[in-house]
Amino acid sequence: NFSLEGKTYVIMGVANKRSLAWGIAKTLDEAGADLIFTYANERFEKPVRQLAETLKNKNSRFYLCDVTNDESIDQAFETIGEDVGSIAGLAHCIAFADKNDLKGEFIDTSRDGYLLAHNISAYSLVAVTRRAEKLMTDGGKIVTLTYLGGERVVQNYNVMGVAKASLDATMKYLANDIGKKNIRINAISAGPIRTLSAKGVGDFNSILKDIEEKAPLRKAVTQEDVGANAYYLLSDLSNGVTGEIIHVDSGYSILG
Ligand code: 0WD
Repeated sequence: NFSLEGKTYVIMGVANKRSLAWGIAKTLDEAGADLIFTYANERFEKPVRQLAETLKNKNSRFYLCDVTNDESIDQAFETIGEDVGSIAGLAHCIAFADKNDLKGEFIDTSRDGYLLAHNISAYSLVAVTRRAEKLMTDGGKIVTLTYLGGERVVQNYNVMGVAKASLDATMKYLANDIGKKNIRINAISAGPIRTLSAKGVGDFNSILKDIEEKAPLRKAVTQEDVGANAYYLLSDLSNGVTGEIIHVDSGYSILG
C-alpha cells in the first residue's frame, strides 16, 4: 500500500513554486498525505497558503518557524503537537548563506558568514529533529536536502559546501540517536535546479550546463525527481534505510 492517507508530514522551506520543498509537497499530496507547512517569515505566509490551495488535499496547516530562533521552533512544534498530535515525517529543505560568500574564494569567508551558513543550513536540522521526534510517536521519517559541494570542491559554493558537509555528518549522527525510536533520517543530494536559493550561487548557469553535458543521464534533474525520491525516503518503501545520502543528480557524482 503506497498511500500516505491519514499520515501527516511537516514541510519546511517552501519559498515559492520553484522550491524543492514544493516538489516534495506535491508528491506527498498526490499520495494522499496531510501537509503542514512552516515558513521562515510572516511575509511568506500568504504565498505559501496560496500555493497550498492548488493541492488536492485542502486541509493543509501553516506555522511560522524561524530556525534561527529556538523559541520560534519550540512554539511551532508545540502548536503542531496540540493541533495534530502525531506526525509521520518531516522534510527539511532549508539553507542560507550571505550572497557575498557564494562567490570569489572560500578563504575570504568572515566569521559571521561562516556561522550564519552553519546555523541555518546545518544546526537547524538538529534543532528541528529534536522537537519533531517527540511528535513521531509511531516511528517516523525525516529527509534533508544536501549538495555535492559538501563532498568535494565546487567553484563558488564555498561556505555553503562546508555547511553541507556539516549537514551530512549531522544527519548521520542524528540517525544514530533516533534509530532506536524507529525514526529514519536520510539526505537527498540534489543536482542543480533553478530556485531562489540557487540564484545566490555565483555562475550557477555553468554548474547547470555541466550536468546537462557530462552527467550519465545528460540532463538536469527536476523538482519532480526530488519529490519522487523524497516520497521513497518518507514512506515505508525505504524501510531499512537510514543515515544515507541518495544522489538525485543524473549520476553526476560518479564522475571523477
Ligand atoms: O540547486 C538547488 N536548488 C539545490 C538545492 C541543489 C541541492 C540542494 N539544495 C538544497 C538547498 O541548499 C536547501 O537546503 O535544497 C534546499 C531547498 O532549497 P531551494 O528549494 O533550492 O531554495 P528556496 O526555494 O530558496 O528555499 C530555501 C528556503 C528559504 O527561502 P528564502 O527565500 O527565505 O531563502 O529555506 C528557508 C526559506 O523558506 N529558510 C528558512 N526557513 C526557516 N528559518 C530560514 C530560516 N531562518 N532561512 C531560509
